[in-house]
Amino acid sequence: MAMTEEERFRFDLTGFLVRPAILTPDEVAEIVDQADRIRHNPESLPPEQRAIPGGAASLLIDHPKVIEVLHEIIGPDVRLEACGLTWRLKGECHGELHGGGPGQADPIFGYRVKNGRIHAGMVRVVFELTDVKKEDGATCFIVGSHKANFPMHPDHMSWEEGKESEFLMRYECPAGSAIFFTENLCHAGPVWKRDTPRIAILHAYAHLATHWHRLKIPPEVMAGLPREKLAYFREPWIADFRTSPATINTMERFMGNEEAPVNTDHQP
Ligand SMILES: O=C(O)CCC(=O)C(=O)O
Ligand SMILES: [Fe+2]
Repeated sequence: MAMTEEERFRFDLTGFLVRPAILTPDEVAEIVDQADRIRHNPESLPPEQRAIPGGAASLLIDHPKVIEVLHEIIGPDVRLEACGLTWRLKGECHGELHGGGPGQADPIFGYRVKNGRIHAGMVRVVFELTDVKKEDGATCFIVGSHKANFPMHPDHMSWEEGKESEFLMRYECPAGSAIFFTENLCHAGPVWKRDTPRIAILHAYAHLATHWHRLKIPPEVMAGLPREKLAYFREPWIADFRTSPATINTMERFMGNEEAPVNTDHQP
């Protein structure tokens, strides 16, 4: 098992987990440089690096410190469904608290534990590329709400200072940290309070058999990714019974078969 017992306990209890500084300072600097160019000067980058997860950011697709956690909380077959860059200036926000409560019944987002194993639906991973302090205004969570059986109560739906729920939790972490949270955890992207921007990359991973987001990654960015990273974007199915025995959509099959298609969901 790759997660420590404490990490497993913490993720199950709260619905989120911080793995501090899994990236080296050089890796952070390279991805920040790419993010800065995407935001301010995309023409200075080759086309396949002008969006996440191309270029330096492709390191994050299959980072071992991330994948080992996903294998434990989603399962051995994981897909990457969505990726994006957050470059948030002071005063900007993503939005109100959302998610949590009985949505856990939905197999796409649901969270359950059976026979000593966590089965989370979609899991988001935030890669913070700057040092984050609790008061900065990064993603915040209503802990435990991923398992709540009753609808989120309005008294617990504010992230404003003085009005916030006693269950609202924020994190602090050094640059290069990964924050995992189940999509069924009530969370928000509140107002960013720091003078310097929040630079973060958000990924959404899911079980290989599920498909929520249609792919928004530009085809030229996909075309620039090596096969072992494209494997995380393979088509969302488990077994093909048109063959006998059934063909299983494993990572190995994808890698060993140049013809195996990625989820080319770009078409209308
Ligand atoms: O921007 C954030 O901190 C949270 C983003 C969020 O809620 C989401 O992507 O679902
Ligand atoms: Fe969200």
